[in-house]
Amino acid sequence: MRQLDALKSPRFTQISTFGRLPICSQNEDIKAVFIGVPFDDATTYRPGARFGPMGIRQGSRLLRPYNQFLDTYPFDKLNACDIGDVNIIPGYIEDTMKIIETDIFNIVSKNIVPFIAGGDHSITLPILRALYKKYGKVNIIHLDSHYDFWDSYWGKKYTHGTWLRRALEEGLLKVVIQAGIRASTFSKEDLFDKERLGIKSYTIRDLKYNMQNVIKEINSLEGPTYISIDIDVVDPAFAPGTGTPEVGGLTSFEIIEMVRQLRIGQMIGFDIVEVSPPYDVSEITSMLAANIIYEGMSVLSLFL
Ligand SMILES: [Mn+2]
Repeated sequence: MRQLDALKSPRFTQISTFGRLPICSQNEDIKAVFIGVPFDDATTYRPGARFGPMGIRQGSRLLRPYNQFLDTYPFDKLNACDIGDVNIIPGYIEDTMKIIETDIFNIVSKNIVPFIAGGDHSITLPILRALYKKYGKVNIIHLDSHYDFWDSYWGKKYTHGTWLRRALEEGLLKVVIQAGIRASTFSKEDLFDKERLGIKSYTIRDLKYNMQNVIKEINSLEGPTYISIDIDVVDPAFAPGTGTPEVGGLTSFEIIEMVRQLRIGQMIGFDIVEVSPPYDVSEITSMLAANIIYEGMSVLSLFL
């Protein structure tokens, strides 16, 4: 009996939310929410990112209220809460995209900044559609080991490797800065595509040898800016729990430090995608993703 009572108590719900935040209620003056998108049907290699949101919640339980490096209490300042997961439809990419777009628009239309846990990277396209409806064209900071601007996979337009091209075709984006790129590509032509598409692209070498230059360029952006982080920008030694791992990436310290140094006046949303707990070891990928979100929330809280 005692155990059943515990299941109903608020304390139980709090330990299963991101950072032990409260579940969102409508009466609060909320500045930021955590939301999960447990969808991985657009994955091309290892699946499992559908378990990302719960993995990241699990990995977030050691987060504490005060961030000493940025001198802020992000959860308190943002009045942050966990709004739960989007009700996705397994196996139906385009139907699910409509649901994601609706849910994210409901959040951003109230001037709340969503911190979104994927899910595979295809979820970023409907998020950008929702942001466009609210803000018009937005800037995007895209940290990834892959370009993600391929035209199609197996002749199909909606996958986790094509969302960026779709977003550009749909006219959703202003400035696109991507960084951390290092995966082998299908042909040399791919390299010309980034210029043709107007993407400012930095490789992992640019980040490893000159991270400060990249950060400076990002921090000089003006206008509404979205941040999308594929956990595979991090080396698989630090983030093995992901769908398409690429060796030779950032350390966990480097990605945390990079996010920590961002100063984006109008951060309108933030996602971390491709965390696949079934491939994780000792929750290190989930814990890293949770800490990246924490740093992102901390940066946002500096502007309030
Ligand atoms: Mn990737």
